This record gives sequence, structure tokens and C-alpha cells, in this order.
Amino acid sequence: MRIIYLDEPTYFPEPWRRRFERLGELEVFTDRPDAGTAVDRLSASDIAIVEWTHLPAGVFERVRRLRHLALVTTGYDFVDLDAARSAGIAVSHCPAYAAQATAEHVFALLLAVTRRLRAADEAVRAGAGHLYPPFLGMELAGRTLGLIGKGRIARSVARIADGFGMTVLSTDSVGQPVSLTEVLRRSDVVSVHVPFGPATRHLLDAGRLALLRDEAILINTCRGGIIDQAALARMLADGRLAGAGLDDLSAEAADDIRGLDNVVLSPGTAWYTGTAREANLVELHDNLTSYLDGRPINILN
Ligand code: DAR
Repeated sequence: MRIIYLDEPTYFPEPWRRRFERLGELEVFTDRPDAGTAVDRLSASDIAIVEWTHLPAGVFERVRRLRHLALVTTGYDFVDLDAARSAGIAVSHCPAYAAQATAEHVFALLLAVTRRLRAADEAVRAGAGHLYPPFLGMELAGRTLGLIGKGRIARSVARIADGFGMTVLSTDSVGQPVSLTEVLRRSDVVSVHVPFGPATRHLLDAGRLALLRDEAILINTCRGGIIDQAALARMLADGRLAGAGLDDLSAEAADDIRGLDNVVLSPGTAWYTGTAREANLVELHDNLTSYLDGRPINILN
């Protein structure tokens, strides 16, 4: 059984490498391959662990031998699941490892926006002692949080929100169930937690964003493409939205968003805690052992 890690592991320390070596003949590639190289590597293995590489339909038409693709990630928008299935390849992912980390990051972004922490930190570094008026905050207690999505992350966010004394509305059963329109109209804070794909691209388009209240804050720890970020940038610039916290910028609007003061950004790090990266490898290892035992789990296709 030949197992490869296809592309530049973020975290794969020696003790874990040894555990994975017990499952088969393991090779770890530390670069990010182009499509041709990816095809060659995948065709020379039975199981491939994938973190970064985009695998569209064309790749699967050319891949031989491979039977299982184990995504290190929760998101799976970068792999054509139907094409993999047609090629007889089962694709698994890791849906749980980063739920708590991501939920906590939602509040890191949110509090950074409500307390204007970027500007406040800069002011103190520039010599300010106590300086109040530009930094008037908004308390979360008593506010309404609208959640879009019903998975583990949304549920973890709802639990934390409860601790802050927030009321939770949701498009699903995570809080009080209401329509998407109602979530957008009634919430002080909206946080999005849905998988990215053709059905959810620009789920929050200009029309839906326009339903948000002027004082609302939007948090996105999903793929940036869930939101029409060009429309979002215009609203933030025009004072039609109080602020946003974004963990992933869309290429089209990145420059517009970067220029805004009422936005707090992070570089895709919502998932990245010590606990989560360890849990990621536990989950990945479970996926592989279950597959090898003939009772695969966390299969997407
Ligand atoms: N987008 C997140 C984070 C992926 C980061 N890389 C990992 N977990 N090695 C996801 O899980 O989809």
C-alpha cells in the first residue's frame, strides 16, 4: 500500500510521520506540484493525502491506480468530487478538527472590530496613554447574532455566543430558526458557516448584503467567494455596514477591502491553533485506518 502526502504539509512532525508509516509505504512531498506532476504522483500511489492542490475533473481523467484521496481540510471546493467518483476514487475530508478553533476565531475577529483593536493598538504604540472617544465599543451582550449554516462550526459559535449573552438566530436549527432574509435583516452580527461550492458562491450577493442593517457587522471564516466582496467593500466604504472580519479575501476585491479601516483581516488562520492542528492529524489518521479496515468514514462522494 503506497501512501503519499502530495503537497507541502503545514504540520506533519516526525512522531506523526512514524505513525502514518505504519499504515503503508509513505512518501511526503514538500513542494506544491503543478497539475502534471500531481497526476504523476497520484498515479503512483494507492492513497494520497492532499492539503493544497486543486484537482479538477481533467486530473482524474488521467490518474491511474489511486483509490483514496484523503483531504487534510474541512473544505473540499478545490476537488471535483464527481470526477473523482467516476474514476473510482473515494474522497474523505476532516470535518471536525477545527470547529472550536474557527468558532473562537469568529469572536477574535468580532471583538477586534467592535473594540477597534487595530487602531487602538496603533494609538498606544504611537504614544497614547488613555484615549477614549475614537474607540467607543459595542457590547455583545443583548445583541442578536445571525448564523448562516448548521454544521459543527455554527453550533460551536452558537455556544460561545450564549456565553456572551447574545440571542442567536439561524437559517437552521442552531438557534431560533428564521429565513435567510430575516437573519440578514434582524441581526447585529452575521457569521457565515457553509461549505463553498457552485451553490454557495456569492450566497451573500449585493442584494442580500443590502438587507443588512447599517450598524451590522459581518464575519466570514468560510471561503471568501461566499460573499460578493466587491459589493461588501462598497457598503463598508459608504457607511452602509459598520464593519467586517474576514479570514479569506477574494482576489477580485482584495485591494478594495485592504484599504478599509472598519475591516479586520486574518490570513486563513481561523483553523490554526495548536489543538486543532494536532486534532487534524488524529482525524486524518482515523480516516485512513477506517478506509484501510474497509469501513471508510467522512467520505464526500
Ligand atoms: N480552510 C480550512 C483550513 C485548511 C488548512 N489546512 C490544514 N488543515 N492543514 C479547511 O479545513 O478547509
